[in-house]
Amino acid sequence: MKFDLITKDPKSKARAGKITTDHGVIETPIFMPVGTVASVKGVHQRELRDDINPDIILGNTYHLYLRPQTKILEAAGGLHKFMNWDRNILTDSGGYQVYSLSSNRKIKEEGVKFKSHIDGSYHFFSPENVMEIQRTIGADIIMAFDECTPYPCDYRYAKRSMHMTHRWLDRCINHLEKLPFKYGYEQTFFPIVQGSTYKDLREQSAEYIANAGAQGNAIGGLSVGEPAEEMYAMTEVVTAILPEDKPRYLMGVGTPINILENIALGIDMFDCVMPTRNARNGMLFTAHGTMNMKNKKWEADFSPIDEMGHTWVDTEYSKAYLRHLFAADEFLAKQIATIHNLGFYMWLVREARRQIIAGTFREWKDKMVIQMSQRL
Ligand code: PRF
Repeated sequence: MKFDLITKDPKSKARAGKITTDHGVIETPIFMPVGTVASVKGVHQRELRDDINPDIILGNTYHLYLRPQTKILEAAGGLHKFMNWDRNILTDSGGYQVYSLSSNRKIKEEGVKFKSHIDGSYHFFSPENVMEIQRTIGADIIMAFDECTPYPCDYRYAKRSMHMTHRWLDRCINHLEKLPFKYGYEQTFFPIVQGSTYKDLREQSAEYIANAGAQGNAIGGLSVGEPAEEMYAMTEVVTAILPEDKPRYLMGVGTPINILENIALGIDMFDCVMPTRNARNGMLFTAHGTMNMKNKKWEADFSPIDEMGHTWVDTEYSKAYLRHLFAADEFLAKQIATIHNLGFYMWLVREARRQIIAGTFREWKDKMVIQMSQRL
């Protein structure tokens, strides 16, 4: 993997860059649509490629390991082939899903024993086997196995957990060295900063992660319920320490406003279920605020979904029609809303990049943050 820093915004810490991997170029800042179980929910690969057009999508080790299972992905020749997606993929390590989805998990130094949310069977994740699983899934970017602390989290727990995440990082790196690439293309490993909402822990963790000398770095443990101001404060502490010449990925973030504010603090990569999950619940994001499409107020509004929208669904269908599809619980409602929201998120990060390169990011971001706070 190669990262070229193209422009730095003079009035913020925003950057425009370019990541090159064996599956192509990723222009940063980037938003990665979430394809948890080898599918971006409700979206055909053809629509994803032609209408939404992301350079990279995300998959989840936790889910893929449980279903279809690693052996099936291996037999398919890796996740790209299995799901017919020939652009970049990043897999999260399970270091978050294991805590948020499985019941009955037991965290020890050795790893985490957990109960499947699908059939109740017991499984064990360690830094070592998670590296093996991610080698077999075959994503272009693979993540360290970490513990994502909840919010709030007491200082003693956060500190102990952070040190364990650091020891787990060393185990990930040692083990990866013994595991050759499986499918003839390179995989790049990103370690993850933890430390909850404590400035001193975040500093320690950022230094530890920076010293690992990886090709890119991630920030975890944020957007877990803390106020946005605390998230931004932690991002700022960490981006000041992480190397400038490597991409920085803020995991699981977030709202359109969170994304712009974190781009301003020096983040290059984002992922979040929000555009897809909220779409399925009838919530649309636009440049002028959010819309709840289940609302009766749209019942006879025959104007396009989003006149300024960036995908074909925005002008193809009316608000009243989409509202009707939600009221009737039609599959198509979720599909239309998902394409709209992903199209909007992709436009947002592409426009942010354009504004950074033009030197106008700061003013644009401040205006967008106000505009997008409206509820339409
Ligand atoms: N760790 C991992 N994945 C994540 C997170 C984390 O802390 C988060 C936190 N927002 C989202 N996804 N491995």
